[in-house]
Amino acid sequence: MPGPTVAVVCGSRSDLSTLKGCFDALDGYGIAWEASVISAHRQADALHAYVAEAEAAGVRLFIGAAGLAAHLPGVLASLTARPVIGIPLDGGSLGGADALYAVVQMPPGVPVATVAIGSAGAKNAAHLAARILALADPAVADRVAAFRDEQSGRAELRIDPRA
Ligand code: RP5
Repeated sequence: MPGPTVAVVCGSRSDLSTLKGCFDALDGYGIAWEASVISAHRQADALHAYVAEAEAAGVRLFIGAAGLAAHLPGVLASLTARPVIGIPLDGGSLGGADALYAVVQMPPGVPVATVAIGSAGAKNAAHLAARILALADPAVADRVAAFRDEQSGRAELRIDPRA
């Protein structure tokens, strides 16, 4: 059986519930994924080892999710040349603004594609991953097109708010 295409890494088990929309959307696209809890701050050596293992197993794209001083996506980007999508999580007393700044403000040369804070960002991380993988995978490209068609079909045109 082929290994996962996408590796989702979060900093704590407490992050997993926010990531459900990410996992569901990846499943919807038929993208094989695996998830790990590895803190960039508490388990730096394990994170380094995991990225090397994941690359060797064929992972093509990493999604990193963390709250507070959210260095995990940036550390992932320092360890791999593959695309990294960062999800800032909103667990802290600053409502995720702390994580957003940490994830989005990467120095030049170490890119992290940063999505929205929290569960909306978790879903968009999966949609963005699908669009990136679709460039080289026609089956995923078909599912991206189908999702966009289905989403645009949900638009309500010319509604009467008084009705
Ligand atoms: C971050 O600190 C984690 O990603 C999590 O969002 C936050 C709190 O972690 P725990 O104290 O719940 O382990 O590293």
